[in-house]
Amino acid sequence: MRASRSAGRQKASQQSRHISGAEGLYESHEIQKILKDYLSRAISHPRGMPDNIVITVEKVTQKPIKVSLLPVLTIQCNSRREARKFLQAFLSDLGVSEKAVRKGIRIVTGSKAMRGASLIRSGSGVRVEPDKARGVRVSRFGIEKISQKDLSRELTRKGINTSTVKEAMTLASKVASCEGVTAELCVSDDPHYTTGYLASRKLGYVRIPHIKREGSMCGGRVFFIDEKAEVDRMTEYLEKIPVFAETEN
Ligand code: PML
Repeated sequence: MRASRSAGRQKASQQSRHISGAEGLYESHEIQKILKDYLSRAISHPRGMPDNIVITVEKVTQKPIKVSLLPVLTIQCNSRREARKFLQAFLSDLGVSEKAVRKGIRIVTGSKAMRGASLIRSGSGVRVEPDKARGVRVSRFGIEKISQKDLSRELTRKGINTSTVKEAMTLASKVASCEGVTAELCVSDDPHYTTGYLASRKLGYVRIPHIKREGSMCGGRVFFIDEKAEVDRMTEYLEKIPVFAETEN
């Protein structure tokens, strides 16, 4: 689902403001319910009322690849300053250069929320996604039924059992499983949702409270990728290959 609003007097095709988006991989009997859910999300998002909603349903014939669901952890963080320090330290440990980190943070905290994710080379900091306005849209990811129950139980214990957290964890698990991805940084584009995350195979899914100011319209996703990673292959995997995340046990 993609909801947007045309900016001023410009045509929607020329300039539009991203309102909300959602993706998933579902059984055919779940489609009606999901469509209702996506529509209701599109028209009740805190970023505003869209004037264009596109919901696409595609049959997936390829058997989904199984990947591990990342373990979740919430760090203690009380301010944006602390969040930034944490990001710099952890991304540096993962081998991401200062230049790339600065660029990534600039993108997710900039005034223009992107529809998809930006790809940044971890060393040089060069931004390489082919379409800078659209970015790479991670799609065709879901969570295996038993794992869904395990995850709900765990998140309930931690007081964070919401569809926002579950969907973000599932998406992050697909991204982390992509060859060439070092880490993902995400800031929600919901002005009232101030917890973001940093995710990687090595760190897991690390939630960072106070990553942005309450009320800020900024947000987005950045994937830090290897210097030599093949962008076309990664984009094909992230957008097209069906993946189911599952818990280890
Ligand atoms: C989004 O999809 O809008 C981003 C959600 C970030 C969730 C962070 C969390 O609470 O774990």
